[in-house]
Amino acid sequence: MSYFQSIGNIQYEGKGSDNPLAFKHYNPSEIIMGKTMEEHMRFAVAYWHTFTGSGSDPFGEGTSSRTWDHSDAMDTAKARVEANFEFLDKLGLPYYCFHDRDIAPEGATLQETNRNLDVIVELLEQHMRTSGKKLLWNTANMFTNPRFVHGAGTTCNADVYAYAGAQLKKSLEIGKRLGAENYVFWGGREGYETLLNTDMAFELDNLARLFHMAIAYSKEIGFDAQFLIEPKPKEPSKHQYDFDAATTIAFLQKYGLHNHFKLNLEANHATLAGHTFEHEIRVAAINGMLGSLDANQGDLLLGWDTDEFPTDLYATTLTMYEVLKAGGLGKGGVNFDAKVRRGSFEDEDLFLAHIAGIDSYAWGLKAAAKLIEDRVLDGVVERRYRSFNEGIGADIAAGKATLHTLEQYALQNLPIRNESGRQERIKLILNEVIFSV
Ligand code: XLS
Ligand code: NI
Ligand code: NI
Repeated sequence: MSYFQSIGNIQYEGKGSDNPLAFKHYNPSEIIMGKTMEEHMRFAVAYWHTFTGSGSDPFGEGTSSRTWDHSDAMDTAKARVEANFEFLDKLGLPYYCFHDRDIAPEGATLQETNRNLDVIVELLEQHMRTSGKKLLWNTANMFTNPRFVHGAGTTCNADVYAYAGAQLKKSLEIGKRLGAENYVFWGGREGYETLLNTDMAFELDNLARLFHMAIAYSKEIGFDAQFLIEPKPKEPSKHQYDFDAATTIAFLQKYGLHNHFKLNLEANHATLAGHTFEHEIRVAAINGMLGSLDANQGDLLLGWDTDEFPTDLYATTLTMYEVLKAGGLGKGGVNFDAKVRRGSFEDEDLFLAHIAGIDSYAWGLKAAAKLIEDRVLDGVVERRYRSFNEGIGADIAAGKATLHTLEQYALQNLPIRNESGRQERIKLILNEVIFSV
């Protein structure tokens, strides 16, 4: 059974092509700075947006009726598996990602829910074996069901905490069985609505306890995926504890979890936190915490997680610049945590949207590599800090200076001269590089 019958394999046709169902920039086997484009990016399709989402919003029902929808929830779940592998195959992408609740419906009891999962995981496993497609990461959805109204790992209800633990245990087993390369924790309800009824310290202690249990259980079953926390400042809760990269790193360090986790950073979450995506990547990278990316973009005029496909070339260039400078994504990848707009309801839009995101990232990768190879920014940064290469600057950088030696130097060193940062010039050069590749 084919779900995308009218669409063939998406090929690289290069910049001159006017075929909307072809890549103009993403040439998987093209070598950039010693690695193929495919190896740099390790693209993944997000199951929830592409196969489970319907285009509903708080004001209206779903607009996209998919060929894999059936009246029976398990029939739909099985059909989605087929659609997923056909989609990955036609786009030529290596990875996918899912939440437990994306792939199989909840049953009346935890036992029944787990049985539903077993049926679908078996199917996924078969398809992965024959297609060679891989799981970049899986995760547990502990935010949709009403039981998580007050949180999962940070709930005020011990029964819900126990349920979350059971759900997490099952998810780790699924990750192990499908060979997930990473395992993600995104705490949609791990935060608060008002401090007036919240014991913040206790909730954070409990959350850390759940993470320690996850580490212990993964060790027990030999699941060696990289654990990732995905920061997000708000939405659905008013304040989320994993606010941004810096906050999450401090949390991991406080609870002795930093050697077991890295970060899964998302562009739209960065802007919700008042940061650029490249800021979040830099913060993670300098702390050895860069794990994986959720690629999308927000609308800066809107204060919520619109999860648009990434098409902003400045953002994709600076994202890939940070990734290249950090030495790559390692076990991570670029997952399209992005959904087609409500008005883009045809199945073909799923392809067009992914092509837009993939080509924008490929373009960004090429521009970023050029910035590095031509030493455009490195030269600027080296010159900017050159006063630390000798004399008092070298003493400071070597940790040899004291307030006595600084005073001694400052007293006889007048006047102080600063130099221009030249940022307008640098931004114009960035324009030129982006549009030259
Ligand atoms: C929601 C998050 C979510 C995570 C996985 O905003 O981005 O989709 O990526 O739970
Ligand atoms: Ni995400
Ligand atoms: Ni998100």
